[in-house]
Order: sequence, then C-alpha cells, then structure tokens
Amino acid sequence: MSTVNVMAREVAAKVVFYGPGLSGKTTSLKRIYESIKPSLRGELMSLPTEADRTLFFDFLPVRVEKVGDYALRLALYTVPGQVFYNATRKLVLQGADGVIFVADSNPGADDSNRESMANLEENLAEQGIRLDGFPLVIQYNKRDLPNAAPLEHMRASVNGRGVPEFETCATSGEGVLDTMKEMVRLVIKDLRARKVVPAPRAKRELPKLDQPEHPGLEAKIREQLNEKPAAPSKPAADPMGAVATLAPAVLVDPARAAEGCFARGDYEGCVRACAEAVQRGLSFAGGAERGSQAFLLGLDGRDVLELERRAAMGTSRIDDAAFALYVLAQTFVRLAHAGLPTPQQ
Ligand SMILES: Nc1nc2c(ncn2[C@@H]2O[C@H](COP(=O)(O)OP(=O)(O)OP(=O)(O)O)[C@@H](O)[C@H]2O)c(=O)[nH]1
Ligand SMILES: [Mg+2]
Repeated sequence: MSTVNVMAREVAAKVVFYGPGLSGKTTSLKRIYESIKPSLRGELMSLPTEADRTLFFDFLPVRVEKVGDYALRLALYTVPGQVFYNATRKLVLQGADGVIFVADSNPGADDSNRESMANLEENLAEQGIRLDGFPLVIQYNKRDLPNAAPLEHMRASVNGRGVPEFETCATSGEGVLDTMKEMVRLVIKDLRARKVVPAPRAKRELPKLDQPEHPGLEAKIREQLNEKPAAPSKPAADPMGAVATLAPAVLVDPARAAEGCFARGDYEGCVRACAEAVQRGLSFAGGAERGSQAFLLGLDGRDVLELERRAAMGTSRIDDAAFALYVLAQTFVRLAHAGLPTPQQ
C-alpha cells in the first residue's frame, strides 16, 4: 500500500515479484540491486533455504530519485514461488501497488506459469483487488534457454490481458531494468489516478492543506517558513480532524488530542500524543515487541522508532509534529487494512 509524506514530498510504494517456483524472481531482484547506485538503495534482504529457494521473501528498498515533485521510495519484494507457500505469498502481496509477474520460458513450466497467474488473481481478489486495471507487467524470463517456449505461446498462457511484457534473462540482467521502469511508470500513473500523489504543483505553491477540515494547517506551515498566510487563519475551534477521521473508534480521542496540540502550536505535546497513540495502535498487532508489530502491520519500523526518538527528546519544531501526525495516520491506515482492532478489542 502506498504511503505519502506530504511534508517530505515523498511517496512510498510496494512492488511484488510474483511467479512460479524457480522462474527467476530472486535473480531479477539481485540484478536490480546490483544496477542501482548504493546511495539510492538499501540492503538486499534475502531468506533462502539451503537450496536457494526463497523461504519467506526477499526485500529491497530503493529510492527512485524524483517523480515530478515527489521522491519515490519503492519496497521491492519477491514471493516464494513454491505452491505450498501460499500463505506467505498472500502476506507479502498485501498492500502491493504493483506486480511484476516472472514467467518461466522453460517449456516444462507451462502449467506452473498458468497456475501462478491464476493464484495471483485469486490472492488479489481476496484483498478486493481485480487484476484488470491493476499495475501489472510480465517478464518472460529465461529467454536465453535454447529450447525456450515460443513467445506467442507464453503470451497465450499468461498474458490474456495484454499487459506490458518484456523478454528477459535475469542471469545476465537483460530486460530486467526495462521491466522495472515500466512498473514504476504504471505505479505512478495509478497513484496519480487514485489521487494518492497530487499532480505536480505550480511554482512555489505550497500543498493545498488548508481545506475546511484542517483549518490553519497551511497557514501554520507558511508561518514557519516566514511566508505570509494566504488568508487570515480562523481560530482553530476544533481540532483538524484529518488524522482522527482515519482512526479506529478507540483511538479517535487520542488522535483528536494530537491534532488539537498541533492546531494550538503545542508541537511537543503533539509529538508525545502521536507517539502514545501509535504505541496503542501497534499493540493491536499482538503482544510482541514494537519492531515486529510494525512489521506485521506493514508499517515502516524506522518511522516508528524515529517518532519515539523525537518524542523522547522533546521538540518544539513544526516539522517534527507534522512527521508525528504522518506516522500516526500511517498506523491508522495499516490498522484499517489489517482489520484491527476487531470489534471485540
Ligand atoms: N538460464 C537462465 N536461468 C535463470 C534465469 N533466471 C534465473 N535463472 C536460474 O533459475 C534458478 C532459480 O532462480 P531464482 O531467481 O532463485 O528463482 P525464484 O523465482 O526466486 O524461485 P523461488 O524462490 O523458489 O520461487 C537459478 O538457478 C537461477 O540461476 C534466466 O534468465 N536464464
Ligand atoms: Mg526466490
């Protein structure tokens, strides 16, 4: 699931490499890792078995420098292709913004290619996502095999929808980055269509945050930047409400309190209130420690830790408070996605 940090003008999206066992998903991710500047990527995290089969998933965070006004952060995952790992595939697929389907050109893999595509469709449907219109790109991998299945045959097997397709050889890297670029293009297009990423802003204009439901926010940001408010800001009679509207019922009040602090300019109080509300939110993901709670919810654990650090330090900066509200909003979105808290909680 994509997340947007308006203050940092950054959007994070999740892309999943899907496909049958041994089709070349992990190898493709390794090639991407090798071809990206170290400053723009994190470490490749891989959990293989002794036989090099993906056990849980591989993960690679990547920063795509600029997409219009926004920096795009991508989290790239591979699923384990082996049929019996479907529970893991479902978990990894949760909240995906796009899928690269890696089909195997080995003629013997025909059935498993089809089954894996059907499995993708089924697992997405469980999340309420229809594959039609979803950002999907196909890699016909292992095109270097002397007996590779004819392209037409591959297309008939897995690309009935006519989505963008690329012939690749993951071992040499051929075509892998082209596939990735097309995926990024589709994800951005989709994020724009869903209005997750606003259209590029006009020159020097600040994000339009001063909607009726958050009176005063834009004015406050302008103030902090020593710019004149666009219009005299109304006294904030009510908390802004934008984050509170995302909150599960039990956390509406803490969210309103955090937003109220922000509206009053009590940034330190806002950061503290957000950190407490995030902790309460995370506790719905089970009794484990915070890192694994964040992981289970699909939250960026680094953001949670950073919030706690800023709360512990005490801060009076507006951008710390905005960051805190951002992390709180993310927590609410992830909780809603996971169906937490359940009505009994
Ligand atoms: N000839 C050839 N072999 C490839 C290619 N891509 C991957 N392989 C080989 O296929 C085998 C499986 O590759 P992986 O990348 O581990 O496959 P995977 O899709 O991650 O497999 P699972 O994790 O089990 O789902 C390895 O031996 C790779 O070297 C390719 O383009 N051509
Ligand atoms: Mg693998």
